[in-house]
Amino acid sequence: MTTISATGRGMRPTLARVTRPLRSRLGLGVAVLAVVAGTVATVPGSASAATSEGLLCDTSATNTFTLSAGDGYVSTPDGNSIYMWSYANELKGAFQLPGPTLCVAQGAKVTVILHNHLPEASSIVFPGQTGVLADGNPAQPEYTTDPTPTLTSMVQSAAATTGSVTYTFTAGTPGTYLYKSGTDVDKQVQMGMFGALVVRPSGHPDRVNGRPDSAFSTANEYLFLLSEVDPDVHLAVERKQPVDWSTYNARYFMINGRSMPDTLSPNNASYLPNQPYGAFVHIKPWDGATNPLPATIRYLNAGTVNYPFHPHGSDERVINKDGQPLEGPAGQDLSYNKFDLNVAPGQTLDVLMDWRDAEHWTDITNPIPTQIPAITDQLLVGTDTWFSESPYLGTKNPAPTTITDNNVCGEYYHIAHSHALQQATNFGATFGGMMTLYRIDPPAGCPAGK
Ligand SMILES: [Cu+2]
Repeated sequence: MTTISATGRGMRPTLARVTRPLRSRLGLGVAVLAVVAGTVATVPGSASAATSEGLLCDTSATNTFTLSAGDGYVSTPDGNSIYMWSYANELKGAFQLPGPTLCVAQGAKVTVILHNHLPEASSIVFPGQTGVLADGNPAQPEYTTDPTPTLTSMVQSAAATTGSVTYTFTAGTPGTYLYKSGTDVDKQVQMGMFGALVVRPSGHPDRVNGRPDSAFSTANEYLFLLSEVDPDVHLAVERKQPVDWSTYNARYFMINGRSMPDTLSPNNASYLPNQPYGAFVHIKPWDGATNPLPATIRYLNAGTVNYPFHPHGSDERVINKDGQPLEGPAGQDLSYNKFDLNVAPGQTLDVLMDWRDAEHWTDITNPIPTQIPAITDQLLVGTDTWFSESPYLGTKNPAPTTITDNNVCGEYYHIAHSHALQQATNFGATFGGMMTLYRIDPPAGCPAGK
């Protein structure tokens, strides 16, 4: 944190510049390693502009996705390179962690073709989807054929190296779902075999679920796919050695396959060639800033323990759990505001979040009675400031001339992280891991490039 310098261009670009030289060198190292391992022929992301923020969907006009299960490397902010398994969109041909975010509409006939390039059988399960078929047959578990059958896969698998299975289902209730390996689950999911499936209401891509009150600002949609890595497990798998689960100890904690501060970098950052998804939440002005549509954040837990995630400065409204709307039998709204979102293993939570224009709110309408501090208390003399002490949108006032100001256009930054603080580290070093920033722009917006 002490390496952040105030350059008058805002915190995120500054942080990105701090990390880029390391990432570039590491990216080259990763590419070399991957080529030696014979897994990656191209360096994805390097050709595309790395500017986008928010949820990136893979879509298909026929709702058909070909996922190849394979291996590759990801980098961590402390300079480590971790061997992973994951799913890649075969049309794009690149290894990536997590697997691609598949977006479909409710009722769509979805086809997912799995091509397995791993050295062992693998598969995909779609928790929350019903009527899943595998090669046209009802999805069902696989067992060994010896006298005492043992479960080997929760669904029909694709054989090692060259196997293939085609899964089909009709997309169910609108919301967010995990997809992940159903074969040797502890190991393969730890290795990275997971991704997100987003089902949108038919005809209403601007709603999280079927309810009109789930409408969100489509420019403010974010994915937080949470996971963890024990590098010893990954080293053992890379070396084709048995995994000793008795010593399991996660050391890296990720949002969308990245750890802080890489979470702040844009989608498709060239120095993170196999980790295409950022986790920087950038709340921009809506049409009508005093009564905006909320942002939406889709939380998924692909790990083994609870991740108690929270942003500073605001609650979030939980409206979906595991892809199901929080409503009563007569459609009563059972959504709730929560500061700390305890995301359980395998669970998904969809939340709405909004930020209010402080200057147009009264004590009665103000949900969090925060007093806006004096301008001199919002800034630090010297080189560093972390955030502006107010959760609310506001106007940028002239700063005293002795003040160095990171706040370029009246925007606010808030940290958001797992409050199990060992999960906010990179191999024990804080701040890191499952952590990111929310940036909230003022109602009038910020100039282009700021
Ligand atoms: Cu906190």
